[in-house]
Amino acid sequence: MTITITAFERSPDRGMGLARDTRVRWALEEVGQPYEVRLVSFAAMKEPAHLKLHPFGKIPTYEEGDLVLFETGSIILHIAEHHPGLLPNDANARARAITWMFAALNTVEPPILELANAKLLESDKPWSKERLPLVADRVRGPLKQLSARLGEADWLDGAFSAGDLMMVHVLQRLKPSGLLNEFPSLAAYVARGEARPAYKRAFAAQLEVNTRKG
Ligand code: GTB
Repeated sequence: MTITITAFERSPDRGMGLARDTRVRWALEEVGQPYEVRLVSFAAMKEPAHLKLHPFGKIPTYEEGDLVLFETGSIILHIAEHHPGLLPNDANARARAITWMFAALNTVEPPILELANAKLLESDKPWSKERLPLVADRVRGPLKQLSARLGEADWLDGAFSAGDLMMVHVLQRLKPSGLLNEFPSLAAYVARGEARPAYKRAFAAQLEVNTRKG
């Protein structure tokens, strides 16, 4: 059955790979599943046709036959559960890998998004200069703990898993801030993720969309 995802017609990052379709593309590349992409504009995302797929009017979405999914956590878990390559066979190891997916989305990503929004949407406010360091410190806390847990390991729990895929993509969002470089082992962890052939294919595919003429 054909898999179709949605992505920005023009990503605000112009193809740096930070928009969330990249993590879904990466998961599909890791498990060797071909997919099609339907590009949507910001306006189309808020139209009824897209809201039927995504009640919050965002990308990405995932369609496969009758199944329609939104939320990258759910989409990547679905991909990982239906195709070998992203979750271990051992039941406990599998549960731990899924736990890392949740940790990426529920613990690490929220303060990173808060920092991105503070920079993007609040920099003109009189209190922005005072608030920014506080927001950045709320990112540093979980990063310090994540770095301690990763230690010298290549991946968070044994072999590369959907947990690492999600964590690496979440951490990438920090790159423009320079904050990731305060944690060299996490910067190296992200670089290991980006060196995977599946990531490179996913990145190239979204870049192609964003550098297309016209
Ligand atoms: N929790 C949802 C998920 O994980 O699927 C979040 C989905 C989401 O926020 N999608 C964003 C979107 O559709 C795109 S990825 N936004 C449009 C809207 O809300 O109108 C967020 C994103 C956007 C831009 C950059 N960037 O330019 O660096 C990075 C990430």
